[in-house]
Amino acid sequence: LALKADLKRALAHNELELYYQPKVDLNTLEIVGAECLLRWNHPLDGVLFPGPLIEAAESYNMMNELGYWTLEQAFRALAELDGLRMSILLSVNISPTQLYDNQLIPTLTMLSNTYALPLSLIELELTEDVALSNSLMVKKQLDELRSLGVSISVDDFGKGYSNLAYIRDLDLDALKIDKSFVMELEAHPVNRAIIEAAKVIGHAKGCCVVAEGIETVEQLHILREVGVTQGQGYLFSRAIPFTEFVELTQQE
Ligand code: G
Ligand code: G
Ligand code: MN
Ligand code: NA
Repeated sequence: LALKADLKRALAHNELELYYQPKVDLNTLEIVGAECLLRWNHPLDGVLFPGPLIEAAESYNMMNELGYWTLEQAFRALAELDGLRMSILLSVNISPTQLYDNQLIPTLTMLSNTYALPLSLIELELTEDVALSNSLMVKKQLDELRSLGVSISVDDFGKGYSNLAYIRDLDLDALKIDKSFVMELEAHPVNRAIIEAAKVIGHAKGCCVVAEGIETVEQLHILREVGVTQGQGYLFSRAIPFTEFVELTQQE
């Protein structure tokens, strides 16, 4: 666990950076969006994954502050992309704490006004556990976000508590199939069945179905066969700094 002092310094001294993992159309391989993933440029340890930082933010009651920093960065990126005449959906992970915060919607509205960009360029990714914890309040918050144009996706679908009743009852824009099903797709045939089921459920809800963790061409072929239309994974690209992401989209 990172220390509170580390977190404060990281926020105050610009040690945090958003990286962007391209999301591609699995049939055309065109980049259709990106998932924003937090990285910590630690002064001594180099580029770190965000786990410890997020844990620290949760336990020191700083998750909202970290979350707003992330959303603001996403809008800055959208503004730069807009300047290059690229309109690409950016997906931002949000934790339960953020979803329950009554400043989330005012903050998003403020950012949308400040940057003169529509909220339809933002997708919020929730883990399924979020949907489980307080259904009525969550539903109300999600409905309001969607009415403002924000897309809502369920991340890590199939993992954890996977309460299908909540998936049924929430209005969603995308289901992101957990990478554990994709990464062992060739070895375990049941994974294919689970992905097929996710696709059928997603389509019945009118959701886009996205596969995560695609690492091999064989996995890509199976996903195409099943009819999953979008995906992310090391086969296409890891999460990369913004300038690299822009170069990648312009190579197309
Ligand atoms: O690249 P990867 O190690 O980035 O991400 C690890 C985990 O951290 C993932 O589960 C991802 O959802 C989460 N994560 C990455 N960036 C953010 C962020 O900005 N906010 C929140 N809440 N979670 C994030
Ligand atoms: O929980 P969430 O889906 O937000 O986290 C995404 C995590 O998965 C990040 O840590 C990201 O770096 C990682 N990731 C993205 N693509 C791949 C992949 O193809 N293989 C593996 N092993 N991890 C991936
Ligand atoms: Mn995610
Ligand atoms: Na996931």
